[in-house]
Amino acid sequence: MDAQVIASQFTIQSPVVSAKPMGIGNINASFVVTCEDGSKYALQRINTNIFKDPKGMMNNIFAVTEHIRNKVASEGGDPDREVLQYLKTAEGETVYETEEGVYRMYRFVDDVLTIQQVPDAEWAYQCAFAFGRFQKQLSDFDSSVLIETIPNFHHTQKRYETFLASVEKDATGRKEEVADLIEFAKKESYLASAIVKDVEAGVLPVRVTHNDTKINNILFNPETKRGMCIIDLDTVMPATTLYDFGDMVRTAATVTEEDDERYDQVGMDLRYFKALVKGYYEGSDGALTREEIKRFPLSAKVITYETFLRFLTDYLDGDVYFACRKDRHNLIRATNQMYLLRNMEDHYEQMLSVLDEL
Ligand code: GN1
Ligand code: MG
Repeated sequence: MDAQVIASQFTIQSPVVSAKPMGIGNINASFVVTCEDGSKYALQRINTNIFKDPKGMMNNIFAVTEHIRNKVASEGGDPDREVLQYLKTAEGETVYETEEGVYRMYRFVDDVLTIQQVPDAEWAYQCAFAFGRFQKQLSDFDSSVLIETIPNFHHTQKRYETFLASVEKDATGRKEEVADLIEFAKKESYLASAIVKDVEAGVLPVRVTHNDTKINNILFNPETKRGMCIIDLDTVMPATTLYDFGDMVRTAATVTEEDDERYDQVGMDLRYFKALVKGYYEGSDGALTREEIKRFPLSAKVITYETFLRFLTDYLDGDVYFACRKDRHNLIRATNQMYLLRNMEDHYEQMLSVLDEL
């Protein structure tokens, strides 16, 4: 069944004229759907190898987007542009299932700006403010009604154990080639439990968090240059806000993309880090505790470490998880993240001192 026919199963007003592949994301396949009246939608085939309960995931997304939509409306914002709007099928389902896969569709938010890399500290501030605001909007949402769309997604300790098992198994015979990365992973393994243990001890609260706060998951208003809408809600689930902050530093305080092979240039810009701290603090507007804020720098290291482990594990396993668009893509990503983590270790004291300015 082609994408155009699948798109027509959802409750749209006007006939579909085209559905073209959209090349974003490492996980789901996406299409831009255009209708006769000019309206646009994003159709996505959910990767059910990764999201094993697509309907449960869509229930999460419907609940969370409705909550945000009410918030935006009550604050006088524009609910059509500040939160994603998913459609149901003619049968009232949140997904449409075919033999090839499970699909969902949302209204495409047009005339927006997205970025892959942060050009300056002001942009870093806006990214963080947007994710902080998202956290604030969800601060009164009961996280217990949500499922974990990927169990233990940011359980770094379990990620480390999985990594060790992959090293042991050496399914593709790549172990020797990455010996120095494996050694680094072991050396930094103190990070694996650093946040998880505080979540389990109840020191860090469990909230509704995004869990994939890459900067390309923010739609910006092209005029005001302010973050307007948060997208990619697949991993919205109960977790600590520190995973969101950490992943933001990993992708928005850095001067190169995560698969840049110019390893000597990989690193964090402290001015961006500072802007992220300020933006997240101000965007979340009192929603966060002192215990959370004081772990901002630690979370950056932990999430970078975890992402490094995940890329390296996938390389050892034979590239079965992340979409690879070039030769040794996972190895390149893992190496890049290793350099980034080293750089964070080198600047850790400075990262900590940024907090004194809050
Ligand atoms: C995946 O598909 P994308 O780019 O949104 C991954 C994230 C990683 C990221 C690394 C569900 O996100 O956790 O940080 O790749 N998402 C999932 O690029 O595993
Ligand atoms: Mg994602």
